Parts: sequence; structure tokens; C-alpha cells
Amino acid sequence: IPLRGYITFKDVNFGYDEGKRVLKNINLYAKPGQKIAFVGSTGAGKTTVTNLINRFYEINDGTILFDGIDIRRINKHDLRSTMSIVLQDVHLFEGTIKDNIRYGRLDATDEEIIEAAKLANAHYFIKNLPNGYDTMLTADGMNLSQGERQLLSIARAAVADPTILILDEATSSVDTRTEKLIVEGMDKLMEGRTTFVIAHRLSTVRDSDAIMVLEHGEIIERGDHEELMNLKGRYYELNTG
Ligand code: DUT
Ligand code: MG
Repeated sequence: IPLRGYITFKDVNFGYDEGKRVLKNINLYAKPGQKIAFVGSTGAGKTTVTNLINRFYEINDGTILFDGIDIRRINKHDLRSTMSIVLQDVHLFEGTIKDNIRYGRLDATDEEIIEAAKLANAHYFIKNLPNGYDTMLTADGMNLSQGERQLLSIARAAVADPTILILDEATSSVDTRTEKLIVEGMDKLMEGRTTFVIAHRLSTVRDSDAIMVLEHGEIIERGDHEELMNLKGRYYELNTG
């Protein structure tokens, strides 16, 4: 049965080590097509939330449901094959651009790869390379710019066609034109999927369905941009600097 992308956290507590709780009483609900953003200072627990969704770590207290099923009862491989992590630390390997986009979807055809690259706004830079989709990348993708690597990451996720998207936004900046391409590509990719965003650009957060402000592992504020601005609390502070 294909998973649809309803995610629920019920009273989730978590610590990497005994004794130190990193997440405290986390409750949230996300459905397909929704974008949920996590903001908060460094060490607040934002990445930890996404580490739990894909079961890189197991929770010790509370429940995480995926379409109503306890994620501990879903095979890890099946679970992860429904998810894509986009943008941060794109893992590129030595091989062609085509193979790097195809990644785990070994059955993806050339047409599907090009279609994904077009959706991701990556097609334009790829077709301008001397060898196009057959261009060889070095193991770390160092022959590409930071922005180009991010566009490839979006194309890879588009080919994977995941139910859940985790967008861990890179802190390093790209030029305005590339930034526009990335934002457009991401918007198309997110359509109909459940998206969790760890964002550094306030512009990425603004149009989220729900924003969770994390502090010391607790959700201290939640709401959309307007609601949180009106609250004049932590989110407002983050926005007004
Ligand atoms: N932590 C560990 N072990 C790990 C990862 C994190 O003990 O393997 C701690 C560090 C921190 C807390 O968990 O005190 C939350 O870390 P997380 O990486 O979730 O924080 P963040 O909100 O993602 O911070 P940043 O904005 O710096 O990415
Ligand atoms: Mg983090």
C-alpha cells in the first residue's frame, strides 16, 4: 500500500544520551501538501526532529505515526524510500550527472531524468555543459558550484518521487538568480508532498502552513507567519533581528 504522507508526533521525548533530553513533549501533525517549518537557535533540536522521522535514531518515549502506523512497525528501508532529503550536504559520487540524478532509482529512464532536471530548473545549466548529462562529476562534485549542486539535489528528489520531503536548507549563500531557480524548483517539487523545512532564509519559512519555533527541544510557539508575528514573541524577534 503506498504511504500517503500523514505524519503525527505524539508526546515525543528524545535524547541521544541517557539523561539529556534533546526533544521534549513534541506534538505535531502534518498532511500531504503541507509545509511545516522548524526555526530556532543552533542546538534547539531542528535536525533531530528529522532524524527521528527517517529513523536514523529511535525514540525512547512517545509515538511517531506515518499514515496512522507506528513508524517502528515500518521496515526502515521501506520508510526511507518514501523520503528525500534535499539541499544540504548533497552526496554526489564519481559518475555522470545522469547517474547522480538517477541515484537510487536505478530503473529511471533518460526521459524521466531529463523531466526531473527540468522541474528542478537544473536542465538549463546541464545542457550547457560540453558533455551535457554525460558530464563526469568528481566524488565530491567539486566541479560544480554550490548552487548547481543544490539544483541537482532537487532533480534527484524529483526522480525519487518521495512522499515526504525534508528540506535542510544550506546556510551558504548562492547568487540571486540561482536562488530564484532553487526556490522555484523546490516549490514545484513540494506540490502534493508533506514537506518539513529547516530553513535559514526567512523567505522560505514565510509561506509555510505551520511554523514551529524550537527552543531547548521544546516547541515554544506555533502558527503561520502572520499569527507568529502578531504574537510578538521569539519568532517576531528572529524576524526583526
Ligand atoms: N546532539 C547530540 N548528538 C548528535 C546530534 C545532536 O548530542 O548526534 C545534540 C546537540 C544539541 C541537540 O542535540 O544539543 C540538538 O541538536 P540538533 O542538531 O537537532 O540542533 P539544530 O537545531 O539542528 O541546530 P543547528 O541549527 O545548529 O543545525
Ligand atoms: Mg541542524
